[in-house]
Amino acid sequence: MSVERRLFFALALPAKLQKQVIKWRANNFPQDTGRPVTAVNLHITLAFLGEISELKTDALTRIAGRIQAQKFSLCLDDIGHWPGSGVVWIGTKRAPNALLQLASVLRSHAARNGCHQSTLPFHPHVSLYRSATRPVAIPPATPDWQLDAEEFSLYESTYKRGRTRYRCLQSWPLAD
Ligand code: 3AM
Repeated sequence: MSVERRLFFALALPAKLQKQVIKWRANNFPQDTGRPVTAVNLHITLAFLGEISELKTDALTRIAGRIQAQKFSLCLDDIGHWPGSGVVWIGTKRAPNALLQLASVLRSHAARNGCHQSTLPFHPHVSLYRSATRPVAIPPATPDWQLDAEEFSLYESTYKRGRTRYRCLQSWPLAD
């Protein structure tokens, strides 16, 4: 029997940026805002694949290895709250084309391989809190961090004993 795993493509946040974000979050949001995402789990999702078989994983891994995408830098200068999904996030006011293209290519390959893709437009973001269903006072500004994306990765998401863990399975470099 084929084992299915819950997978997604994403950009990681470097450890230094993870620490900065966590510190800023602690200083700018009340403790009861929602369920804080742990530092190592901070990421920007590019394409969610869902629970997929080993066969499909192999196909998408091969495709990811053939994608030719450029490095880019991203300014994390936007903050928001989606009450429907309960997510408080930081994002960017101007998403670089290279990021939009990378997400679009990954999403269309995912769709072609039978991974249902949301019809909502891609909105690059780092989720800071989940289950934030009550109104949230949004800080007036982010510290304007820069994220230099040099690779993208495939992650496995597992949920055990009340904890979500993301494990990086493979990464692919972005070109100069
Ligand atoms: O942390 P973000 O919001 O970037 O919300 C989930 C998370 O994204 C999203 O995949 C990322 C890793 O878990 N996700 C979970 N279920 C999803 C679904 N059914 C989903 N995205 C789209 N459709």
